[in-house]
Amino acid sequence: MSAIPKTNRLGLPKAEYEGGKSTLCLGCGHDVITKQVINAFYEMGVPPYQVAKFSGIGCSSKTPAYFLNRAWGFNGVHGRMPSAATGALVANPELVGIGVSGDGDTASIGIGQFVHLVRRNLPLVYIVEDNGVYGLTKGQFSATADVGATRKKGDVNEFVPIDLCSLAIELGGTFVARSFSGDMKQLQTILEAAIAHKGTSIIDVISPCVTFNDHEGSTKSYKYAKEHETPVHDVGFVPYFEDTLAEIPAGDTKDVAFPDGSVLRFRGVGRDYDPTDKEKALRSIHESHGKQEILTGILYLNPAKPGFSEVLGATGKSLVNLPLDVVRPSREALDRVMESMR
Ligand SMILES: Cc1ncc(C[n+]2csc(CCOP(=O)(O)OP(=O)(O)O)c2C)c(N)n1
Ligand code: SF4
Repeated sequence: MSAIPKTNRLGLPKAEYEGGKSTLCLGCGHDVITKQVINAFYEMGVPPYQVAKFSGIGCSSKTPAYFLNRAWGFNGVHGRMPSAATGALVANPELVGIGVSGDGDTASIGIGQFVHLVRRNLPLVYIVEDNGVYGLTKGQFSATADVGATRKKGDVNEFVPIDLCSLAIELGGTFVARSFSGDMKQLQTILEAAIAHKGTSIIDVISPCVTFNDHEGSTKSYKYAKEHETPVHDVGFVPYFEDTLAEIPAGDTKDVAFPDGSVLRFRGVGRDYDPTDKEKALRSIHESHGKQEILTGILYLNPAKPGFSEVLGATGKSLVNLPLDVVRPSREALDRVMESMR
């Protein structure tokens, strides 16, 4: 008799959260992130058919095909994932949105879309799989490559990098995190909290490209990230449907509650870091560059700020399920508009 598979709170086995077989290079950081996305959605018990996946172009943007087969999906034009996600999630705010992008897709061609998405606080888990290069087009430097980093053939990057986390905090981002694909436990916790967050969650994940950017001289290699990763805290997450925070017992900790009752608990690890203090977060990230540290953890958090649909005064319901008399203006309302323009 075969063993009954373990299931989550919806009674679904992990297999229901998996996707197609990856075609990425063996050892690519992006595949490790895919695994944690599967784990996070499984643990959070999100119905796969309630999820909408979005991406642009790049090796990273291929990854939504490798998780949540039963979810909806839209693979957009290079750098334009936020537009597709905005349209879909405003039309149907009952969906749980996840976007996967690369540092090229986001920080180069898609930077204009990225900044407006963050300003609007659209509820979307936005993962940047950050390897410092354009992997799909054979390893040119991206806009997150550090000054002095070298490519495989030796040429040196001279351009100042864009720090997507600092930028997101400056723009009013409400959930800004950095992680490393090699730090699987931290990444899964951040992803679970991001799924619960009702605004844009920016998660910049250092995700080494083993084919074009994993050599000596790269600052996005496995070796460099392992040696320079500096977690700012231990982080534990209790979703609203659980009532104990086993991982990090209360004590010298800071709790931040989400509107749905979920709680994030932070324990400092040798530095004074408050993820709700915007100025301090920006200063810490800035200082970390000089010290060659890769700060990881939830760098800034403000769960109270209203999401995009709330600001628009939308119903919070999907347009397709609203009755016609709600979505269609009455003749009197249209007459009033016409009259006001005479
Ligand atoms: C409009 C447009 N310009 C350029 C390209 C070529 N192109 C494809 S993927 C890519 C960069 C991908 O890099 P990144 O987003 O960092 O993803 P990675 O492959 O490293 O995961 C580029 C420039 C394209 N597909 N479309
Ligand atoms: S080229 Fe780089 S980013 Fe693309 S799949 Fe291979 S290792 Fe990953």
